[in-house]
Amino acid sequence: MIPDEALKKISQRFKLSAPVYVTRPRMPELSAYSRCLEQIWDSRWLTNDGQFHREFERRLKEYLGVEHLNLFVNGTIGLLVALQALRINSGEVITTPFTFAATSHVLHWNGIRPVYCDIEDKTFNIDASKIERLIGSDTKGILAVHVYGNPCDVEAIQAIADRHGLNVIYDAAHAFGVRIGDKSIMEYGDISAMSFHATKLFNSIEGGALVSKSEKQRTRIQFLRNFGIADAETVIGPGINGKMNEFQASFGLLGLDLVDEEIEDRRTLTYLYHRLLSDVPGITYLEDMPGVRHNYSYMPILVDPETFGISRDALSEILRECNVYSRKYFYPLCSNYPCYSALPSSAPENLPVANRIADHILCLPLYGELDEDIVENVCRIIGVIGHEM
Ligand code: T4K
Repeated sequence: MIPDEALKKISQRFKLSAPVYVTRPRMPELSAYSRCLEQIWDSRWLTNDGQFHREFERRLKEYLGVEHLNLFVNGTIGLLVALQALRINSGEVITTPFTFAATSHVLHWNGIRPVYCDIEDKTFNIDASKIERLIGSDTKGILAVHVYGNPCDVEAIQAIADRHGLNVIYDAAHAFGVRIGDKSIMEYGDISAMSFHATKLFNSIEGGALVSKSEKQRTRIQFLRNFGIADAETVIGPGINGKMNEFQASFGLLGLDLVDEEIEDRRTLTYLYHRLLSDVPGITYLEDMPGVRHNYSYMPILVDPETFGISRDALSEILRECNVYSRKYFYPLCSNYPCYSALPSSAPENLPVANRIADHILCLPLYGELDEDIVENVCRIIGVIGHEM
């Protein structure tokens, strides 16, 4: 707890005139979206594989350089279907606790027990060197997350999966546009799942997509996404409704033209943050990885209370007083949610790195249209606290 007097002093000195959120969506021109809306109105075709849907799917494949892609109404339904597509609907899946709730919940909704594996302290991704010891007779697959868009150790994970005959699904909700060398990150594993939620680097209001390995798999996903319907009189299996509508698809199409600029703007701001925070004792951040085209989707820092002087929670409170709304992505860990905390793998002693990172992590505001002045102000607040507390 920060004394009220100290909080008041800091907010008097540094309070920003308007709230600054952790992210803001890049918006296309309203006039361009209005033209799409007019076309949708005229056609009266609102959903179910409409013209914008078909065009968005085509353009996304082109942009990402992938062959087999299905759009979804959101990332969570995409992940649910990915597991069904690979027929993983019982037993256990090894996964990370350091992620958004959806990653664990899709396992539960498919009747699968999550088995939590600890994470690496360099990338915050699942620690591949700790996966194999968690594999048992009930293990059906590995569900890993490219946290903040930083690639998992994809080669090591694939080698483990191959040795044990397991499928790999990547929750690539944060990883839009990321490449390892020349290859899209979506090409790794059996299926990669994206999210195009409004808070993501690239958005279609709500939305998502699956990238799979073969035309056969893509067709199966297409049936599963549409109630298992093959034609007006044939239902070939228990599917769900995961279809993206025309309003989302046209919004996404317009956004696709802006995404490279968004990544570039975020890159500039990320490097500014790095430069301004580099000499603040007790604050660390993730560096770029060699050979990776990053997307700069988040600006996470770790706050070491011993060196910085105050805790992550206290820093987040002070920033809020100054009108800066940072977020603790991802605290609490999924393994500490009441619905999963009783699982044997959830014991904190099995997940020391994940628990430590979750207690120290804070994501600072980052989006393409964020003013450099604001980044400078946020860093000034953090710097002053670091030097004065
Ligand atoms: N896997 C991973 C690893 C994920 O991170 C996510 C989603 C998923 C799977 C599931 O994908 P989806 O089914 O969502 O497609 C947000 C998002 O709701 C969630 O999509 C996202 N992860 C997660 C990391 O963040 P909240 O609860 O933090 O969102 P919220 O509403 O507090 O928004 C954060 C800030 O963004 C606001 O303070 C202001 C700004 N904002 C938000 C919205 C919704 C806007 O400026 N405009 C907006 O429309 O969860």
